[in-house]
Amino acid sequence: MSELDLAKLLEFSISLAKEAGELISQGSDAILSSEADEVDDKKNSVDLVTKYDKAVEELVNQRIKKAYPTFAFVGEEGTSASGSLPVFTDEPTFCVDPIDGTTNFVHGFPFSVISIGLIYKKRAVLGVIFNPFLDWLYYATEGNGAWLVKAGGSPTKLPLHPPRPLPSLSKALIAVEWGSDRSAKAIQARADSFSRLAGDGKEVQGGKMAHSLRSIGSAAMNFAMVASGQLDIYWEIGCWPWDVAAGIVIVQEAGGLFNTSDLSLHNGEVTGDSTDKVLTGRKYIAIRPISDAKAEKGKETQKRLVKEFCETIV
Ligand code: 2AM
Ligand code: CA
Ligand code: CA
Ligand code: CA
Repeated sequence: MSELDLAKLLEFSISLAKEAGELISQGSDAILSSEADEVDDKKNSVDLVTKYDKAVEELVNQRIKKAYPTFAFVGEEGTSASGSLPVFTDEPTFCVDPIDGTTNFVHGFPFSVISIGLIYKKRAVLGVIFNPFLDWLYYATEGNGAWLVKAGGSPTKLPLHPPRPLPSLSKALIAVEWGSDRSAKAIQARADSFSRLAGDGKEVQGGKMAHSLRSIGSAAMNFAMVASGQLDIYWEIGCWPWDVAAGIVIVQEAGGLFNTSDLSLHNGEVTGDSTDKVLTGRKYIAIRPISDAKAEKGKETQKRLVKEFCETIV
């Protein structure tokens, strides 16, 4: 157990996410009603940033500085310019993506969220993900389960449905994304993996293929929907710590498995922990809660699925 007052930190983070959500909604209205192009192509024409990404991060950073002046802060807009991974110390560190799903944001596709994670002693211990367009709030703290509050309703424990068995990939609804590297090589590699999951005439688990693939364009929202049980698996390569910090806690507290899918980082072992290796692994897989996931048998099933998945995509 950490010495942090997680209940108080959660209350603070939720109210911060709501305040940031207001700004995101206003920004969306402004962007969609403006005839001017307010979108900046960071690295290429698909890696977008707007003044709202920066304004929301600034707001969140200021609020945190005031309430928790000794805590460290890692945010996408302040960090990604350096191009290198942030280094986490043992100190409490807020790890924030001010707008996850910026492409959705500029198109008015309602899956953009703010993601607020708290890292302590290199473990993710608190996660808040808020979608201001749908008014869906996801949150979790270590040891207290994961929760969803929809549009001012009362908190519902995740997963939303009793956890069904997930015996193999063939029963799965799988979330994947296209990433921001649109070089022919990178896109071909993703497309090859996707087609293996979708079937590709090859066999996934005895002649079947995954039920289908989905791309909703927000890493954090994908993790939240895996925790809910609405998606079975989310697989991503190239994510940064601010994409995953909140999702780690929400998925794990719901009874799902969150891991780096780069098994070489763990000597081939699927550990399911939330150490800094998971935070900075760049390749991720999340698996929804499955029946008796808290028991050894359920954990074994989840680990087997990760292995099966990794073998299928390559
Ligand atoms: P962003 O909107 O904060 O940039 C879109 O596919 C999702 O992937 C978004 O959550 C997006 O975050 C995130 N993302 C951005 N760049 C990425 C990359 N290089 N690899 C993987 N995911 C990325
Ligand atoms: Ca971005
Ligand atoms: Ca992001
Ligand atoms: Ca972002």
